[in-house]
Amino acid sequence: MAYETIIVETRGKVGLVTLNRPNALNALNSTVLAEVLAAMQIFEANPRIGAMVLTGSEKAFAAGADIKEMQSKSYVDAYFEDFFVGWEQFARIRKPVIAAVAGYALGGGCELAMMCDFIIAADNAKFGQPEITLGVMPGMGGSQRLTRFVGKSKAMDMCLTGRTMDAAEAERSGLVSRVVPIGELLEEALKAAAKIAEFSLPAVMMAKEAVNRSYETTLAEGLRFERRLFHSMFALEDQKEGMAAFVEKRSANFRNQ
Ligand code: CO8
Repeated sequence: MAYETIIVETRGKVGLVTLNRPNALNALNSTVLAEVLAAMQIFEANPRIGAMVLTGSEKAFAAGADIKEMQSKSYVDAYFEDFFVGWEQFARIRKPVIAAVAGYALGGGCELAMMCDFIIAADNAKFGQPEITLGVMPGMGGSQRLTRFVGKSKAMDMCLTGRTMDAAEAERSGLVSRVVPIGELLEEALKAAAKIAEFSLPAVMMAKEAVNRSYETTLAEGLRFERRLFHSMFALEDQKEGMAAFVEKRSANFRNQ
């Protein structure tokens, strides 16, 4: 499939999507949305792919939703189109997706990184929700997801002043899982994705589902949900294989069954 705004590759069992609008610092327009979704859905349906990485350039993961595309929309346009609702489908991808973020992750770019399962940041990464400077507010989950990641105080600070957070502060605050030198970013993200892709895919997907559920339910319900999924894993051949491999002191050969 030919893409205009992204580059799509596979590296072993890992699907790699690179945002590629260098002249607009990877600003997210409707084409980017359609193409990222299409590429991710193809990886989702491909049984040989176990995890995905989403990245941008060294200068920008994505500098936000495309301001030039949004600028002249009326309320009615935005409402009837349900503008950018499609990114919610991205957030519902069931296989793991790692965001490898270098440079700017602003506005919709920060929100897109937060829709991934975890963020590995380069030391030059800058996260922010600068929508307030444009006379609007976050619209792709920033006010909700950022608050869950970093707490009310920092989320308010970022959403109300529009200030950015550097990689060190993002790691300290729990927004990103690791920070690496920029030259090692892609390699580190691909290595993490390849590691995940070695494991039993149903177990990985259920673990992702369980962690995500913790954001949407009470502790008691979440624990029950986790326990049901855990019990169901005893129906997997991969559980038998994984535990037998441990006991027999050999490496496991998971078959995703
Ligand atoms: N949209 C469109 N074009 C952009 C964007 C953007 N978000 N960001 C950068 N560009 C373009 C610039 O216009 C410029 O294009 P040109 O060369 O044609 O003038 C090119 O990219 C390079 O940018 P700069 O010259 O500005 O590069 P600098 O290195 O000087 O500055 C910055 C980099 C600081 C990142 C700067 O570009 C900037 O401030 N960008 C805008 C950041 C921003 O405000 N992002 C939030 C956008 S709003 C948003 O994301 C809302 C999401 C929710 C929508 C949900 C709908 C339901």
